[in-house]
Amino acid sequence: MSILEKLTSKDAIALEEKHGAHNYHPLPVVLNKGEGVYVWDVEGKKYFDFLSAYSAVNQGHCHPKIVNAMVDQAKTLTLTSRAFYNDVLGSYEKYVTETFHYDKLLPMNTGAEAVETALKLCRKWAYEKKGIAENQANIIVCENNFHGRTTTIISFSNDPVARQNFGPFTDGFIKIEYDNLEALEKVLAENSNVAGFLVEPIQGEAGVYVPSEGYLAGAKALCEEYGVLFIADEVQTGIARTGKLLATCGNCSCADKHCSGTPEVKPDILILGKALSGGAYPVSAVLANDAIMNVIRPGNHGSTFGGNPVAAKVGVAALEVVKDEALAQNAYDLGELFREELNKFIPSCSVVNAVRGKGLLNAILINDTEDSSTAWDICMALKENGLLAKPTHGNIIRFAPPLVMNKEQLLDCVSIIKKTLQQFDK
Ligand code: IF1
Repeated sequence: MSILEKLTSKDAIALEEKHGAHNYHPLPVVLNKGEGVYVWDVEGKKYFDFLSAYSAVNQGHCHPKIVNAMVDQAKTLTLTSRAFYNDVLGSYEKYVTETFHYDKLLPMNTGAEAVETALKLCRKWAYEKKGIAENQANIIVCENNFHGRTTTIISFSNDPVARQNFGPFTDGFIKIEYDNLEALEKVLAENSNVAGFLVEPIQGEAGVYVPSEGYLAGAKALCEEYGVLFIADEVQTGIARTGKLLATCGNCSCADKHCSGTPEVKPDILILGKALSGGAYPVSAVLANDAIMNVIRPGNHGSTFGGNPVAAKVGVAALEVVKDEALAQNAYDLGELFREELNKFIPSCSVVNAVRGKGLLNAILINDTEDSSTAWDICMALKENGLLAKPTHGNIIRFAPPLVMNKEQLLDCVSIIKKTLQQFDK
C-alpha cells in the first residue's frame, strides 16, 4: 500500500499498532478533518468533539484566524532559536503579560515544560530571595495531581501507571490532600523550607474535581502568610475553559471581553499551555512578576523552540479569538445549561450518579466500579451516536467541547448523551 493512498480506519490503526509506541489506548476512531466543534473520521462520519484535545482546542478546530496567523508566519520565519532576537516574541510577551497582568513571561512549548520551568523558577527564587539553604527547598503538591509526564513531574504523581519503573525519582515534594486547607497549613507550619504550592484550580485528570468555594483563595492567603509561592497550573483550566479567562479568576465579575480586573486569586506563578495556541501548535508559558522572574538570568533555562515566531503569532491570535468571541462568557453560559440539563436527567437514569464541573469542563460519574468497562462502553456508544468523549479514570467521563459551541449544538449533544446513557440504564 502506498503511504499516499487514502487509508481506511482499519489501515491507519494497523499502521500505528505496528510502527508506533503503544503509549496510548485511543478510542477506535481515525480522524482526518476538524472544523469548529466537529471532527470527521476517514470514512466521512461527522462527530461532535467533546474532548477538545483535553482542552487545547477551546477556540474550535482549525480556527481560520489562528491557522492564517500560523501559515503567514510559517511562510516568513519559523525558528531563529533564542541565540538571536526575532520581531514577534517581544510583542507576544507584551500582549500576554498585559492580558494576565504580570510583568514577565518565559515562553516554552508543552505544558509539562512549563510546569518544569515553574518548579525551577520557584526553587531558584526560594534559594536566592527567601534564603532557603541550597537543595533543601520543598514544593507542596496535591494528591491525585496531573501536571505532565516528565520524570520530575511523575516523581510527585500518585498514579502507579504513570510512575511504575520510571525511577529513581526527584526529591523535594510534599504531597497533601487536595481541597484541604488544614493539611496545607499543617505542612506550612511544620516546614520552614517550603518554596511553593503547586495546584490545579480544578483537578482535571483526577476526574474534574472542583474544590470547595474559597479553597484557592484560602490557599493563596496561607502561601502569603508563610512566604511561599502560589503556583497555579492552568494548562487545562485556563484560557476560558471554566467560564472565566482563568479558573483562578474565581467570581471576578469582569464579564467584558477584555479582562480589566485581576484574578480573584492571583497566582505568584501562572502556568499556561494547550489552548494558549488553540491546539494549532505547541505553545506554553510561565508568567510571574519581576520580583520572582528576575532570578532567571542568561543561561539558566531555555528551549530551542521556546518563543519561536510561529508560536508567538499563534498565541496572540488564539487569545484574540478568546476575547473577540467572548468565549469565557459562552463557556460559562453553556456550562450552566449543560449541568442543568444533566441534573434534570440523572434521577431518571441508574447508570449515572452525578455531573460536576465549571464552565465547559465537566464530567459525569458512572454508577459502576472503577475497574468496570462501563465508562469505556458508554464512550464507544457515544461514538456510534456521533459524539467523541473519553473516560478519565475508570468510571468518570470528561465532557469538554470547544468553547465556540452554540446553544443549539450543546442541546443536540445533551440529547445524544441522554439517549446513549439510556441505552445503559438498568
Ligand atoms: C497525556 C491527562 C489531561 C495537564 C495539566 C500539565 C499538563 C497537562 C493540568 C501537561 C496535560 C494532557 C496530557 C495528555 C492527556 C491530557 C490529560 F489525561 F493526561 F491528564 F488533560 F487531563 N498540566 N494534560 O492537564 O501538558 O505536556 O501534555 O502539554 O499525557 O495523556 P502537556
